[in-house]
Amino acid sequence: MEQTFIMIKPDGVQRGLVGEIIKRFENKGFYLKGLKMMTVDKSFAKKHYEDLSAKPFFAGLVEYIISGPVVAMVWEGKGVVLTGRKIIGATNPAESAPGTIRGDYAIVVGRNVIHGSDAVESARKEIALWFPEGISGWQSSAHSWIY
Ligand code: FUP
Repeated sequence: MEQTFIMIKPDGVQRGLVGEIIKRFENKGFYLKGLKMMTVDKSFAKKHYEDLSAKPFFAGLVEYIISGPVVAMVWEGKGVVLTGRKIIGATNPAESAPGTIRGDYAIVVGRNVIHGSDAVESARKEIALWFPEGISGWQSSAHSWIY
């Protein structure tokens, strides 16, 4: 079953949006397979965002991610990578539709509350980076009702 990596960024934690964000993924019918709060250091943040290392906003992005605890999660379900991105909304909150997490709770791209993997392959890499200890293999008994 498809899995994605979702991270509530420091501003999402500071603003008390953890429950609201989890609720949106649960209400949709996705399954929570991994969850932990952690504060990452600079080298870990750089590794997570290594594809963006040449961007002018890279240093600021790394400072933002290390500025406080984040909530790292693995969610599972049919099409969860793409649908998760839809639930999150466009990268720039000025362009995220109302009803999406960023559309409802963020204003600027530099404080956009949440991260979600952009493809199945990057999800696999990100889950391995953030959950090297592995994740729970529990299966919901609702599987025959919620795909
Ligand atoms: P996303 O996959 O939606 O998180 O978007 P990207 O991977 O393109 O960008 C990762 C993060 O870089 C964004 F969440 C916020 C930050 N960013 C900026 O700060 N400025 C930009 O112009 C673009 C992205």
